[in-house]
Amino acid sequence: MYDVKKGYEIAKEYYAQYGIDVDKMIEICDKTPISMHCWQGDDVIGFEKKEGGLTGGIQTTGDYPGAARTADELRADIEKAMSYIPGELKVNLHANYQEADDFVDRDAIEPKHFENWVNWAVEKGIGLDFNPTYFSHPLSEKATLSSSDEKIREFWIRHGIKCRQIGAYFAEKTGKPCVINHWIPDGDKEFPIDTIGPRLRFKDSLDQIFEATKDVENVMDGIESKVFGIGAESFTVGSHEFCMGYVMKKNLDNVIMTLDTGHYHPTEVVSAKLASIYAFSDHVLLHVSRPVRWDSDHVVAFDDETKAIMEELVRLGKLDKTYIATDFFDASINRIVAWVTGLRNTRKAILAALLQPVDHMKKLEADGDVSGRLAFAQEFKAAPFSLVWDYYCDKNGKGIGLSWLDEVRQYEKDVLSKR
Ligand code: RNT
Ligand code: ZN
Repeated sequence: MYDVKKGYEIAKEYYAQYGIDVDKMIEICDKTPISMHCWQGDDVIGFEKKEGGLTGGIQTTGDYPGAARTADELRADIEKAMSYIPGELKVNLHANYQEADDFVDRDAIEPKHFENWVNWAVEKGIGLDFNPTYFSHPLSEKATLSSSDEKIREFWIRHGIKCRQIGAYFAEKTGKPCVINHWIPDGDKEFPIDTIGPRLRFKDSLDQIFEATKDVENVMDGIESKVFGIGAESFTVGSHEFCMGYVMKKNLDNVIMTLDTGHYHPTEVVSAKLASIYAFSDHVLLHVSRPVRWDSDHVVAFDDETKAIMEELVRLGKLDKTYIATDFFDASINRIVAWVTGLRNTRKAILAALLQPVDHMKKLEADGDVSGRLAFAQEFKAAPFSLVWDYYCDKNGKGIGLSWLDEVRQYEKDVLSKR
């Protein structure tokens, strides 16, 4: 192993030339929570005591051995992955990760079905976020909150209500606010004739959920839009315009937009949307993912767009207003490697964004020095960032470079391969 401390000292000098306080930036990065999605560990299946695969137009591909089969296994895997991810973390659960003794349907779930998760989170000192599961269910085959079948729509409204109550329970027990994300798969393979009916029903369903739970405290609700899903290529009820319209019109402190990086047309980027939303909203929920040609939910990469998103949040001064959550599911590789890689990349992008002379670049721009602005912005793409990253990981005991990889391989041998 190289001399990490020495590398850090050199990098510190390099950044000091531009007035950047490396230690201060490490501290900000470290305190920025990332909500780690539980569903990478078992391919979005969950623990309801009923057979049935993943539906809703999202897909995991691959059959790499070792997926978690029980909540205890999943918690053990999450802990293993967390031991290699620096910075504050929360855990993001889906409603289908309940642990009732016997089958309990979605509209009947209660806080007690999540007691093990809560006790575990309290013991670890971490916060919990939550997601209603409006998919992978016999009643979600056609539509959920936008269904024209009132019985079905009411079922899903009851589910949304239960989820907000469970979110309040998470917040109360963990002492940290719970961020809930509402995503419905409703859409159509073909172009429908009535495109507003489903939207008005979805709107009414959300209104009913919020009205019935208006006393719930310390819960934030993201409304997640999407462009299309598999089997729903022509029409999506929760389109970007719908969700943005809903959030803005609702104008409640807790109802915000969720932007998933895989949910737009391929030339559209989330980094370019943030400022416009922040012109009207105080918070945004981010689903950091990696779309490859479609919403494929590949493991988050340290790529241009992930970096651009974090840069934009730093430049907007909105890093502490944005709920950053990961959302990917790859079943073709070791699932812990997937988690660690994706979460480390998300964290890396935050740190890299902080290690830039933002105030100076803003001044150049304000003074009309657009040439200087370009030169500065380009220079920092090749700054000695990784020396600071290694130091930060080492300081937090999360493994330098790839030192974690062999340990995860050992865990695969000892634990995962025996499942
Ligand atoms: C689907 C959405 C949604 C899901 C998770 C599992 O396209 O991105 O957020 O991925 O709820
Ligand atoms: Zn998402």
